[in-house]
Amino acid sequence: MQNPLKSIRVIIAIMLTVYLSAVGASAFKQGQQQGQQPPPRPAINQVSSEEAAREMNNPRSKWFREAKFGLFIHWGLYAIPAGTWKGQQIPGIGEWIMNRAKIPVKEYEQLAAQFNPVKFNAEEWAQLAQDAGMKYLTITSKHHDGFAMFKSQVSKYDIVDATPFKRDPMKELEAACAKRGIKFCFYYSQAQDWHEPNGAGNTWDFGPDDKKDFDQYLRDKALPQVRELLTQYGPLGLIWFDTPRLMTEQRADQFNKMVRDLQPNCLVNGRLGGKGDYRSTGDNRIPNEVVSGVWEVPATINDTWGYKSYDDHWKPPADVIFKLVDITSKGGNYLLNVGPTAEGIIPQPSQDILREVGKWLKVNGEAVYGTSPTPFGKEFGQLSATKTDQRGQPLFEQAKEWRCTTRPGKLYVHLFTWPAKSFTLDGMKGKVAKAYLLADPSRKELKFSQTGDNLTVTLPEKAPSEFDSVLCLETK
Ligand code: H79
Repeated sequence: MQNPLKSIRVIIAIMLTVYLSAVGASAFKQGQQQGQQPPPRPAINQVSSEEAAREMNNPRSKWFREAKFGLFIHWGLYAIPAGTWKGQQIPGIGEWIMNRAKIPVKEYEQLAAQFNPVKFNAEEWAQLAQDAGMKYLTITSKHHDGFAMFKSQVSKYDIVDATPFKRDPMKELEAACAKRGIKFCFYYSQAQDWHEPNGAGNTWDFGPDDKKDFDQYLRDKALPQVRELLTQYGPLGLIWFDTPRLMTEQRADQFNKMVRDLQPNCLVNGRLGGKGDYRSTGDNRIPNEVVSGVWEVPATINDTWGYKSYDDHWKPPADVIFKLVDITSKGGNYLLNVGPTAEGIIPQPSQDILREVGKWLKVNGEAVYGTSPTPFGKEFGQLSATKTDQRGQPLFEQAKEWRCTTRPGKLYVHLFTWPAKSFTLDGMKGKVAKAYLLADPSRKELKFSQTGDNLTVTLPEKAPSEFDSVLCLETK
């Protein structure tokens, strides 16, 4: 007999897979809708070259295209239960606890009276982002639970009016980010709002979504709150919308127009429900190949977004550095999340991981920020001839030995596995003038030989980085 908790977990895993393939693809779907053939690999879709060019040529997104690495912060009332409700550990992502445990609004609301994050220090949070080498910070101003983490006049269900804390942490963070040149950005859940009778998602208190007056919710809460964000704060780097349930092009346009009117340079992500300035992949979904245009992978540092006291499944720094470089070499940004506690503390393991990544970036950032994708591609791995994934598609077998990023006149070869004696690249188009390791302060030139499109560089015995040693090739 299977343990019931285990079967629940299996069901959730299945639902999650189904959900991720839906939402995961949703942002990436737009370019595909104009009668193109779907690509052979199901995970993440490419867009047309016109669409990619539109994204790339957008002057507003220049900073974003160069930034590569951002901090995502999920912080809200859900940090209080932290994954446990009435003594039961609730499976799934922490910020979904109200939904997963079907907590009535009247009960969940009471968390506000307990929310008093006295250890919150905006300077420390912004400093962590800076230490990590992150160029932007995106924080939940309101998640699906409907609670505003900013000062709102539209709804009194907000941190200033409903908690003993009474401060507006968003104002403090905005200032701390500005001091450090970090772009300050808001997440706002525009469609799901489990606190409102007409918001999407809360079926346990308010019944099915198709019986709701969703436009009333948009008109009376979501749009006016987004207006507050755009007038009380800024200039914002971007607004990050999520899960566009019930959103139509027309509904999305109301948000787009408001953003353009009030903050013309503020970017809109790909999950509003209409056209955005860039695309978001599915949560934690990294494409298998180069994807053109402007895009971002939102990702967790453990297995939750909002804080869960018992989620210790941290990604080690080596994995985070690999993912950052992998995504960059494919043309995207990495938006990596932390979930602070109800006291206002970013969990120490998250801090340690991010600072380790930052140390690596201090030495090797030249090979990340402002770079373009790899001209190669075979370093990503290949489709298996025999194995299949859960959907019966050929399994993509990822290779992890090396990645490549570029800028005019330079190729950066990121070596995750240190080769014995030498590294060989085939398919090398330009002539190499100089080869050296970024981690070598003297930039001592390495011996190399080039015949046809085959390049071999002689390497020292020991890798200069335990994570990723970057070989810089200057081309003629
Ligand atoms: O904000 C983070 C998530 O809360 C949000 N997107 C990121 C950035 C998000 N909204 N929905 N989802 C992610 C997908 C949710 C999937 C699950 Fe479930 C929630 C799996 C288990 C709980 C919904 C309910 C799908 C299956 C059961």
